[in-house]
Amino acid sequence: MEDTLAELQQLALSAGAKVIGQVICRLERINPKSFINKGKMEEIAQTISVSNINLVIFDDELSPSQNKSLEQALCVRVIDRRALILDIFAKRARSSEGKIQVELAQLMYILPRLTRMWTHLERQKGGIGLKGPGETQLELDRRMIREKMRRLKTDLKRIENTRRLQRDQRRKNAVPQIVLVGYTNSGKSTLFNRLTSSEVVAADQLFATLDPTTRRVKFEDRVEMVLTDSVGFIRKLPHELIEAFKSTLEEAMTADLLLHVIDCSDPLWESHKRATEEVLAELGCLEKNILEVYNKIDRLSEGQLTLAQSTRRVFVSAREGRNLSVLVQKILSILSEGRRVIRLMLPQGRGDLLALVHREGKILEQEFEADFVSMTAELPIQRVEQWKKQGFVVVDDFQSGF
Ligand SMILES: Nc1nc2c(ncn2[C@@H]2O[C@H](COP(=O)(O)OP(=O)(O)OP(=O)(O)O)[C@@H](O)[C@H]2O)c(=O)[nH]1
Ligand SMILES: [Mg+2]
Repeated sequence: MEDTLAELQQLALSAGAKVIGQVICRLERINPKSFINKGKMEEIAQTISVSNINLVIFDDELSPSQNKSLEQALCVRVIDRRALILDIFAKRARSSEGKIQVELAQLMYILPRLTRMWTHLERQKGGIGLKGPGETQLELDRRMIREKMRRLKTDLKRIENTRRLQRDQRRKNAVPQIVLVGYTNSGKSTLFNRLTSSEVVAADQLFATLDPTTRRVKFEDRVEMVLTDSVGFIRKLPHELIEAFKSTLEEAMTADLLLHVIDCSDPLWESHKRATEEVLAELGCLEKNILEVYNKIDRLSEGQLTLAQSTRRVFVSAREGRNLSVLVQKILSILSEGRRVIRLMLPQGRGDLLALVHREGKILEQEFEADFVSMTAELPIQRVEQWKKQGFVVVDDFQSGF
């Protein structure tokens, strides 16, 4: 509990708040009306008046009505972790896509709380938890908010389609896609910059990156890949955000390889890793190729990390550029695992086979002749034998793709 509170403090600092104090409540059971019980309420009210506090943040999710009773009892603004994270996202969003996604998430959050927000407007303007759609937005009634959400979704669809087209184009060019994922602040952007010689903002704050950045890289001067840096994950990531950021996160869903960046110098790295894996599971990505990149080893002393070596693990320091060549080697070997470049012929009129190759392999070259299609493609080995029985003619069998 202290750990998640420490993280909440980090989040609050990232949002620009000054943290005055922390209170831990041991609850036998959650009070359905006011979340905490009367004794605690009085204790917190006392702290508020002594220290001149104007915002209380709960680490757990509050229902709209609990939120309201807490505000009434404490006479200050009360928000929960989700609202805080939404607020940080609102402050960080730069691209039009990011802004739309955040606004959508905020509206989803606001909708069931609309009445509470109304009464609030009279008393308070601005401050944490109110940035984003802004006061004018809140003057709209529910119906108009729904209307607005619908429009935002349409806009998102359009941007999403463009993104998908670009992605399909890259697929056609048979360039492997690698996406960096991981807990916020684990060092994704630092690693991205190292690998691509870019200058994406990397900072010691939570959610420094919101918009995915994509760059082409050439590993070892020969193998081209497309690398994407993405938004970080966190415990209790609000559902609205996952929902709204689906199109961005889709980048991860269609990747050939995920680099799961883990800050192994953080004492809580194991629980952060699990939290990330939970989000990945929610996105349906756990079955994917994942390489675990244990970052920030420069902060560890010899023998501190007792993980065994494995083909799916690599230990690096993105900041100091340590072990990056090992990382690149692993990336190359994972991506060529189980795949081969094969020259083959398909009888004309076998659209079904052509579709299979498109779906499961990567076509590097193809030529349409009078009664057959000849092509060079990178294919999963275990499938080739099956396909041969169906009419595939293998002309030439090269070794691995790289
Ligand atoms: N000591 C050390 N610090 C690192 C290393 N890699 C990254 N950092 C620091 O960790 C902090 C976070 O790095 P980022 O690259 O912004 O992390 P991120 O995963 O992109 O974070 P978000 O975009 O906020 O999710 C920065 O202060 C980096 O300088 C490393 O290998 N060693
Ligand atoms: Mg980042």
